[in-house]
Amino acid sequence: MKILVLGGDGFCGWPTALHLKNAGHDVTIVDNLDRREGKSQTKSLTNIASPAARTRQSAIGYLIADVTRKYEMNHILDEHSPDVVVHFAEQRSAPWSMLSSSSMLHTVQNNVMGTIAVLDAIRIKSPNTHLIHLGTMGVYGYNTTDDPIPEGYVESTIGGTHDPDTKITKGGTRLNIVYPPDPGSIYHMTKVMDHQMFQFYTKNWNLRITDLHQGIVWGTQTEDTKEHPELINRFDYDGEFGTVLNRFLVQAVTGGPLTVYGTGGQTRAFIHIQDTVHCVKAAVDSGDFELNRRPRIFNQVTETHNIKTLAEMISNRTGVKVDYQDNPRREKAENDLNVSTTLAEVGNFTPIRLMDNLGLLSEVQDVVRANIDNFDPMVVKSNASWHK
Ligand code: NAD
Ligand code: USQ
Repeated sequence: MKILVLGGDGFCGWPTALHLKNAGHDVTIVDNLDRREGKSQTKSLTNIASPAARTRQSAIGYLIADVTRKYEMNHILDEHSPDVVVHFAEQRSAPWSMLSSSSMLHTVQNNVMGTIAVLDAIRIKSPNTHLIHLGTMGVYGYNTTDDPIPEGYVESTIGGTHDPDTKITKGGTRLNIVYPPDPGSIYHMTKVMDHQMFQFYTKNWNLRITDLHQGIVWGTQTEDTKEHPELINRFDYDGEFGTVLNRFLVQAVTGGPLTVYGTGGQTRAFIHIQDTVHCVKAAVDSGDFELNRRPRIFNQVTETHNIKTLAEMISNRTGVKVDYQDNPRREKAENDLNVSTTLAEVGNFTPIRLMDNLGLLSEVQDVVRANIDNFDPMVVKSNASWHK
């Protein structure tokens, strides 16, 4: 298939582009290189190769373009007529989106304008293209629920009488609705807005759209990125773009402490980068689904973990201390997280679970040690606050 990977220069996009290419697809990356040299640039701990060197090693072409630009997107969709567009091209840090008024507005402008420009280019130029978008588990919020959070849609009753003991509702109107969104940052809010646009574009034009709600991605290398030093993936550990488990693994190598925000009672969903890649491929491979004027939604999660338990597990393995800091974020101090997911079954692969693959923690730490000269202790602390 002909596949465009938007945001294919980034942490999730690059290994996905490689995996799809190695599976025999015709893959082209579209990226504006914002993380290397733009508004949201930060230095990867790993020495990522230039786009030209990546192309030389992988034969994946790069188009340097900004997806928010409508005419550029129309031109690219017209020229390529892709079977699939995988859309990773967004500002993806929750703390960065809460840093300042200008980072908030940039996040909304970049993510919402990018998604509508991509959608509209597909509508006008290539309406049979399957759009696969990387959403986030954070669209649901992180509330403790008795029943698992479903994959996108939930049965609901408006009105009627509800008996809390039997959990039976009599009367009322039954509706199958999108699970009520509850975003916890400006970034997460843009993912809710993206999804609303998908609902409208499918309802009105019956486009083929899959929205993947992913948990926090950990790890750095995949089978494909390990094949050559110039294929290495980026690795973020700084206060804004580093995600929690990857940050703990860097902190454990560099002497710590492990920075737990608040009590660490927050529970979050996790997925290893190799499984991100498997899950996106599964969405590509299963793209011939029946259209029903609604986007298809999957939760991309392999497990949930409590932050405190993760920190203690790494502390016990390495002897590095845990530092419980005032939480810069406005989030529940404690929650359980129960999530439904079927994509692993669709994709027919065995998900990587942290506790069965502790060697992968050591693998990340080996990558950190090999790139230790790039480590900057000044960027570890987050500068964002939800309380200002
Ligand atoms: P990343 O920042 O490493 O990569 C994003 C890429 O998109 C970068 O290369 C950037 O230059 C590009 N980009 C951003 N705006 C663009 C624009 N307007 N035009 C063209 N290119 C643009 O982020 P990532 O971790 O790879 O995340 C990719 C996607 O996956 C995001 O949409 C994110 O919300 C989603 N996601 C990531 C995680 C995670 O833990 N990393 C978890 C769930 C979902
Ligand atoms: N946390 C700490 N210490 C740290 C960093 C984070 O305790 O040093 C805590 C945070 O308070 C939060 C949790 O760890 O409760 C997760 O934070 P994170 O920065 O790892 O992840 P988050 O901000 O949720 O965002 C990341 C990605 C985002 C993706 C999201 C998936 O950056 O792109 O959408 O994970 S999810 O969380 O499931 O919505």
